[in-house]
Amino acid sequence: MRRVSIVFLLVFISGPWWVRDDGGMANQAGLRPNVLLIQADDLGYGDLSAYGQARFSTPHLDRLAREGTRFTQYYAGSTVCAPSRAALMTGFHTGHGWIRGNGGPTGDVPLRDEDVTIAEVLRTAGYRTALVGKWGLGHSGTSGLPHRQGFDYSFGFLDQRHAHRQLTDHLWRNGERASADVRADYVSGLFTGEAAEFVSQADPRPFFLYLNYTVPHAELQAPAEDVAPFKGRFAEKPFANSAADAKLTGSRPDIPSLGYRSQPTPFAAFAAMITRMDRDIGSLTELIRSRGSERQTLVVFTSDNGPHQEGGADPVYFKSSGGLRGIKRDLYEGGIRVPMIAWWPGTIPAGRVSDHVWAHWDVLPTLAEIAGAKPPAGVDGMSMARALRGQTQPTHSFLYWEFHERGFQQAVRMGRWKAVRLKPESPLELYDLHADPHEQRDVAALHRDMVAKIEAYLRTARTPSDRWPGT
Ligand SMILES: [Ca+2]
Repeated sequence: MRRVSIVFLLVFISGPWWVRDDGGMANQAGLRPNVLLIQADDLGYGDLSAYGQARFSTPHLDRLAREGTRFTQYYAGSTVCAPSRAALMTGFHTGHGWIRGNGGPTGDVPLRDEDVTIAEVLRTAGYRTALVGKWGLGHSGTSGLPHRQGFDYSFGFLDQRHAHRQLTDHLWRNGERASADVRADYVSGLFTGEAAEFVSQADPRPFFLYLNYTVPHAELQAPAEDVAPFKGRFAEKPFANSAADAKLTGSRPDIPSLGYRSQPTPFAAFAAMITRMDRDIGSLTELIRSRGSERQTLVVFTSDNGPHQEGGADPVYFKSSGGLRGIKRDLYEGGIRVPMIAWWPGTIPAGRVSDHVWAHWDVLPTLAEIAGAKPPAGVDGMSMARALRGQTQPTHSFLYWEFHERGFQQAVRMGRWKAVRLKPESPLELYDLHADPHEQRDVAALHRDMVAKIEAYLRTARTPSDRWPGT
């Protein structure tokens, strides 16, 4: 009898035996860590002071970078939202994924039942799972709803156009409409509160929390007290919202108006939004410390694509691409390279800056290994758990992106080389990112061998897609 109780107790504390192969990533106590995966929306490579932002500072994320590892060669899944988020959730790049673009006028394309998300993988491994904030991979009535994709709990925006707003009269809780106060409920504040509540729940299982702020996209709005310190600090002209933005209506009758309006001083609002998010993330990591679980919690911070210029945002003024070429919707580095900070005291080395090359589609296999779970077969991503630990880590021979809003465009990263094709029939542009990190000199003519190698790879890089053809 006594023996049975002990066995039961061990299973209760540690999870079932079949998820105990932790790939060496469990912490010293042998427990699988909690995972807090935070993603900002259109936050550029240069939008945190840890990555060079000079017009305002982000001390809390900078601290996470100092106490953890800051990656300088990390890429989003795409140069726009939905395909990037799909790559993050499912482990497939845009040459193989189901969602390879924003949905356009017909609305978001939802994930299918057969798409396997990080939440499904970790839930199977015994995690409790939640999505807070922007989703954008499936609305009500579709197979893409968060609770049909592995999330025990969800709260936030389902539609990515609705998620342009920082204030709204409703959000969605577990797929059901939830009223909000459009005058008072700043959504970042709601999301931080929900996140804190989820982290604090008494539950012996480790958690996976996917926290998606809508900062700093697209409506540039923040509470007056957050904007006040930045009023008059920036050289900005009074801003007039575009009538199209204000009137923007959704494809779905259940979202009457998706229109948004930025404040008359969008630069101040932009800085306020990011610094407010930074402070909120500081409060969440403080909560994790106060619960004594910082050595059992992996916190990851990243963004879904490069900086935007919607709602009065000015990526030139803020140097939001961090000096890289291009912004959102470009396949040059500024459109796809994003911050990546990983913090897990005692396991991830502190104060490390890593130029390891990896991307959104690697996150699923990485978290699966850390959780002792098996990723679905055939994903494009590979586990970068050793890179997180500061160990030698192989990486991909090729990273691949395709983009369909400007005709068919492709990009490849191969070692130090970056190739971009702007039209299906155009020759490849080739840049040497070591010698020319700003992609200023096309050296394709000087390196025909590299071009040939990338051309050969490109012939294998994608599977056909009816919705997103390669022509
Ligand atoms: Ca985005």
